Amino acid sequence: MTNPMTVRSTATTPFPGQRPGTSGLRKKTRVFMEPGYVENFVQSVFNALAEDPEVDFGKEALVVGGDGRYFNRQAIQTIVRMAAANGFRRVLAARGGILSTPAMSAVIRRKGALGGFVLSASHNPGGIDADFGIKYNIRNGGPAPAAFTERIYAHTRSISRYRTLDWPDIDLDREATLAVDGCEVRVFDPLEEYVALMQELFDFDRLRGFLTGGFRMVFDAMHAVTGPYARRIFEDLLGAPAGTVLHATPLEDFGGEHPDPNLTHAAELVARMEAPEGPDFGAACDGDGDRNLILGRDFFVTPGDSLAIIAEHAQRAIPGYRGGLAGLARSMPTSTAADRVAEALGIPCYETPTGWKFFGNLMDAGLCTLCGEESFGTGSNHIREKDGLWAVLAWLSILEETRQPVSGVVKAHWRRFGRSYYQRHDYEGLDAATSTEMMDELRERLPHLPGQRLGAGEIIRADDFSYTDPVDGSTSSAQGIRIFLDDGSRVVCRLSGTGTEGATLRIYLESYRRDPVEDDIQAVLAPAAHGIRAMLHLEQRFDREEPDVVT
Ligand code: VG1
Ligand code: CO
Repeated sequence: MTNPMTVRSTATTPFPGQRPGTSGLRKKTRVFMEPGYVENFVQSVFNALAEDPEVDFGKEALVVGGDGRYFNRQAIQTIVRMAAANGFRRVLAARGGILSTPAMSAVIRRKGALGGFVLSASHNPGGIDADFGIKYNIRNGGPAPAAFTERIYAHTRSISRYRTLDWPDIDLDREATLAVDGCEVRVFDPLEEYVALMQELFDFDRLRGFLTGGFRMVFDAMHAVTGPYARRIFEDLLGAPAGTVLHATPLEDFGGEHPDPNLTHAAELVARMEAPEGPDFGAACDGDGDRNLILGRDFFVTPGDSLAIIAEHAQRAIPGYRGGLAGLARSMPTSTAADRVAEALGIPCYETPTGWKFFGNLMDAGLCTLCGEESFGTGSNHIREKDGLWAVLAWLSILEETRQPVSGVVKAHWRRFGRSYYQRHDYEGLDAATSTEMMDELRERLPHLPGQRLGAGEIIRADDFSYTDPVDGSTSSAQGIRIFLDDGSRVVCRLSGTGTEGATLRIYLESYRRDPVEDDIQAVLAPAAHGIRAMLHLEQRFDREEPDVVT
């Protein structure tokens, strides 16, 4: 039991805006550093958890870890003290404060914890003048669902006290079991559970033969959390030469770069893959290790194709899926490539709103095995988060099995299923009020859009995506505007829920061709891109013509 003499109940007042977005609470680091800011949010999570009469913290364990960015360690110390003060029986704290998002999911599940806090703003830059974030994951290992994050938010608006301890910082760098007042705090090896899980799913002996038999890969950890995991898996266990993993040491500011694995931010990796004697395979993960980028020699695999291709080959190439797939799921803006594979496999493909939290129920109910998002997220029911290194191992397995280059695997997929030409255009740092107004206006125009022209096509249908969870019946509305054209293409518009400054408009463009001949994605998508820009009056409203990032 916690000693009442050391517990401190501290008076506090609410901070505005502590509403979790697409993936946790994300703000500028300095906002999180304000006294009481982390405490208010964490206590609100505990208060929301305690509303469940079945939950008794005295019998539960809580996991905590992060992606290593600036303020990670301080936030962990704060959470350890608060968990002890709130009566948790055990706290599992990752050694060095390093725990990837997928590893968090694995640890919660394998240790039977009540939940865990991941300290990360994912692919957003880190540092005192950059971004920080807190995500809470529930017992199934997945992100807290919307109904729960709304309850957390309600608590943040009425909070008046938080509980903490007068207790010194623990030593996070040595594995040990410590007593923090009456709470058992275990500093654990963040690699162990995750690596064991990967060894259960994939054939490490075969992959080792492949990586020591002439196949050459390079992996970019982007100075973020996957460095130690990737070194252990690719270099130590699979025998790839030392130096296969680039930027392997997690840095508090990610080397001043965006730990965002796409063609823009993973520029060094891309350059290596374009070099004449470049490696056969290249990959990268984001800040917290849940996103992935897959590259062949001078060849980029879109995330939508990646999901479809993993689904196409999983049963044959990956031991963990020998029993077949129950179903697939993708977020609504993600390309429809996975739908076609699902059809061929005779299994359903669910379409969910953006954000991983919507996949959890489907997986818990056994409805879906693999899922993914256009934002470089791919994963399976082995955990309840997207998993960057899992995707890399899945691709390695497919390449080992087919003995084809990356481009060969993708082109064979296009020949069999046709091709979704796909791009996402992001307009960042827009005025928030104007952006909301623009979306509202578009929403009002929806009934009048059919029949109008957009780019090279005519609009046949337009709606605002609404999702009813087939498992718990909950509905999430206003999840993005979809415009369907008569030439088989689709445009989706939504505002980001992860930004920390102004608003980010995301425009998703897709055009499906059964017999793809055109290689130039730009050329295929340009008419729709111009059409939607004009329809939204982006130039007049924001003085913007071109997107800031194209992925
Ligand atoms: C973005 C992506 C979404 C992803 C989310 C979290 O959200 O679009 O697909 O799940 O980031 O990813 P938004 O609301 O900004 O579009 V991660 O790797 O940043 O936790
Ligand atoms: Co991430």
